[in-house]
Amino acid sequence: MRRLLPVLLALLLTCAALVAPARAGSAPEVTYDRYSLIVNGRRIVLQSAEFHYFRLPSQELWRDVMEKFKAAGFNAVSLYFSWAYHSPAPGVYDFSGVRDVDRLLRTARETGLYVIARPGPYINAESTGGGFPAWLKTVPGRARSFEPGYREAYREWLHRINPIIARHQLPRGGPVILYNAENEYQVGTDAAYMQDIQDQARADGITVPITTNDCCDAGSWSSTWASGPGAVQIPGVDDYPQSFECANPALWGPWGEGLTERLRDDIPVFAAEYQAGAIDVGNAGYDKCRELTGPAFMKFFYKNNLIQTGATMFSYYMGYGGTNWGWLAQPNDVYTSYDYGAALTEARRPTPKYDEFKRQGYFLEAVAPLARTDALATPAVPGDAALTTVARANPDTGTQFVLVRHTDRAATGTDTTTLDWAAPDGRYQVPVRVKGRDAHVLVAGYDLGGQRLAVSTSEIMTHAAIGGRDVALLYGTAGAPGATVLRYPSAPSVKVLEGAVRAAYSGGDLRLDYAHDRLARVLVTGGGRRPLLLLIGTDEEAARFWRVSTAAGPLLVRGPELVRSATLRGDVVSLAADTVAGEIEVFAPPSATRLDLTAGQGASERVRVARTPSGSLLGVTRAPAPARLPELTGWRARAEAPEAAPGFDDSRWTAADHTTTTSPHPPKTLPVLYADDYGYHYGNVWYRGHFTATGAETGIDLNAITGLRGTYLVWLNGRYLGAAAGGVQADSGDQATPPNPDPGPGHFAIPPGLLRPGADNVLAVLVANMGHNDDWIADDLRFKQPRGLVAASVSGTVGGTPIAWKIQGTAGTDALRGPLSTGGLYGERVGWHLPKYQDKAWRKTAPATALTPGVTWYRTSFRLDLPKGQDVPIGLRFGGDPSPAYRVLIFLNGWNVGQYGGDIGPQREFSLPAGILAEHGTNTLALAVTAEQPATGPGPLTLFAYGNVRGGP
Ligand code: IPT
Repeated sequence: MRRLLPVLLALLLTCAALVAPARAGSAPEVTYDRYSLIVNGRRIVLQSAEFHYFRLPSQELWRDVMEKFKAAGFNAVSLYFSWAYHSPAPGVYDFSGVRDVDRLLRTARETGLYVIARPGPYINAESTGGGFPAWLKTVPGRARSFEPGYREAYREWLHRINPIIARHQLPRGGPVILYNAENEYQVGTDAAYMQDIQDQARADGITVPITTNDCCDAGSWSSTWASGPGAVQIPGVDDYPQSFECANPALWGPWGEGLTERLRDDIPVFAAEYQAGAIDVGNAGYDKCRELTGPAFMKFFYKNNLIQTGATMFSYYMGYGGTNWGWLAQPNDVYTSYDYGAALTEARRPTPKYDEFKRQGYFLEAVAPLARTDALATPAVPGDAALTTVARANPDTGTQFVLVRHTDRAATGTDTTTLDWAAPDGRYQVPVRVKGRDAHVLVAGYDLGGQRLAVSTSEIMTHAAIGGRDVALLYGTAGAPGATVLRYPSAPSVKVLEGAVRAAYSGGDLRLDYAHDRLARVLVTGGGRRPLLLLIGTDEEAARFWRVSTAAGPLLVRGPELVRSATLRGDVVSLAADTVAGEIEVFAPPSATRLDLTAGQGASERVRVARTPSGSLLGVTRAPAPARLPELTGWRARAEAPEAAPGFDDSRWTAADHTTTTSPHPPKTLPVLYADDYGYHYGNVWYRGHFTATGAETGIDLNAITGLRGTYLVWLNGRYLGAAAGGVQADSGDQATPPNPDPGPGHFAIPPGLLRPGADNVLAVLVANMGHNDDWIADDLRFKQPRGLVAASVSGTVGGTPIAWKIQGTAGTDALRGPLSTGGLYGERVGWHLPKYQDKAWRKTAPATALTPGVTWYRTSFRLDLPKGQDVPIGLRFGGDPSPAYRVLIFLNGWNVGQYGGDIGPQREFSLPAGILAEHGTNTLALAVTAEQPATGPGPLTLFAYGNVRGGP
């Protein structure tokens, strides 16, 4: 995946040009007023996409995601930083390897994206503990408050992460332009805490404006604390109008109209988190979430927000979701995949949502007057009450922006009418059509490069001055009528190169009428202006275009799957692009006559091109070479769980003998068995309890809390007694409801003859913990809910000895893979998941064999040699139906990449990201299957490709 030096250099040069240095004399800085952010003296519409580096454990692929954001017209990336990801224990922090956030921020800079840095300390994000490390559960002092205990802990984190962020700020030549304090701090109302986060940031060298993301309108932090202690410079609002009910993708704004409120008069309107996907709370599958938040939703809600509220700061959650690998998931809302139905899939593939982001993002990027607008009584009156217009105008240029949509926001019909538009350049009657829940932002009175756009009922995607002429790309719904009026001092000459466009000139107006159909091309020359090539496409045709900057000015490219960067040197245009078989067309200065494509690995290939009547270069790209994937064979298996046997040596395990805890949840029985209290925070935990029996005992009563989807398995004297579901989140979510005192009960009858009276009897319990609750309402009860056993007693007798407990979790933090990758299964403790482990002595058998209760491991290895210079994201697919009888931890080359099973979620395909996956070499796959009942194991397992393009990061 590594590029050769020249390409990298070229990329760096391009990027340097994109994140422009300050104008001579002025220090680079970030300021703002009521209209917009002003970066290095230039107004910007902030178009940001959320990305969680901790959900993509592959530094090489961070670049891919960010390049794809940039290519879609995003100018910023919003990054949560997860405290849990970096800190396995108090005072211990790791920023190496996949945790190298310096590299992450450098990559953002090199890609040409600004950064909104969001280090919490609390981040939510459906991540374990909401980003809090589990060790924080044992720290006194309410989390998300200024109470001592918590205060020292969060300051420790901030003093580690802030200096890293600080050295990547814009004023120091880096990409960071905003710093977000806390996350939806609507319920804490602890001003001293909010103030302290900011004070710590300033003390650590943060100089950019501080923001915060408010959650829920009334009672939100920033409306309560607009000034005084705790107030931030730029508060924004989170909006998720589509809810998270992906099973019903036809829903339309069940959580409101999604209009981001103006919070103060001295700051821009900031959509701090705007819905761009959804968590899959109902297990409908992420494709449904992508539908729920698809292009129709994006057009209607995003454009409404832009024009109705005048927001100029947008951060879309998520741009790319990624994977809850290891024990990263907060267990109650998500499973392994955090695809989120985002514009880029978990496997980094662009979707139709990506196309819509590109259409909108390019518009925001190209049309500068949008960054400073005031509301305007609509100048464009529709001839049909079914349609409504809303307008804004730039006070300096007079440019008007008119939103056209259905009056009834739920309407699904198609309506066509005439707009009577009092535009800055005159009064125009122009046709417009709105199909269902579509919405259009139309522009009038705009200096489009060297042209004057009087009005258009096509939307502007982008325009660029290329080789002494303007190239403009407009678009509209296929079949919809459109009109574009341009002003010329004298009659220009008009040549329709392609498509059916009628042109008429009178009184200084060149009027073009057409229906949007494929791609029309009109060349306008003379008329007292520089030449214009007007391209008018459908939504789909417009999405095939890429705009890319070079040191010699912008280029437009039509056709490829993606264009990451470009150079123009001499007569050669060189594109770093992702391609499949198809046309490629480059709009470049006339001096360019040749085209090179550079793919991953730096391989460069000349594409034969011919000059078109549009003045562009047209060629053909080749299909990628097919990727041959091996079958997964050669499996070996071995059963484990020696801990269940009475004679197992647990002398080196930790004695679980505490009689007190800092937990706000009082123990039901003693000793305290909470795993976190003994330093075991993630994944499976074993308990062994010794007691001397009288022989009259009849049953074991246990209670374990695991988080949703968790379970626990129980053995007595080596005999399996059964399993029970682990308890879930403390309560329903409102503060009034007290925590459930008995969340995960399990009663296990003791079979006759199993006890050994007067002797040592051994209970063995394997608890599959699923991760930690978040702390959304800042009450400590959810976040600090224990994990592992919370109660244990033997019933049916009095006078037996108390149970003496031992506990064992993970054998230590994996230095390479971090604190969240490995838990405490026997095989994990002895390294059965690691590639170097020798499994030659294991029995040869495929996973789809009979399982007995307990833990069985399967291992195999496979060789990959994916085609060089191509991007082929690989996944692992489980055939058959997932059974609730078992759960499977999947380890790729020692990394826990996910969990599969009937109780876990609907997921059957698991992403194996390059970086962890050796694309040219040997890979080891290990499965740890925990069965609660006899069952046939999972399978068959296959490798598959999510996609295949030439190019790649
Ligand atoms: C918003 C959180 O800020 C974010 O971290 C994430 O959890 C997101 O929700 C859902 O994916 S909270 C919003 C739903 C009120």
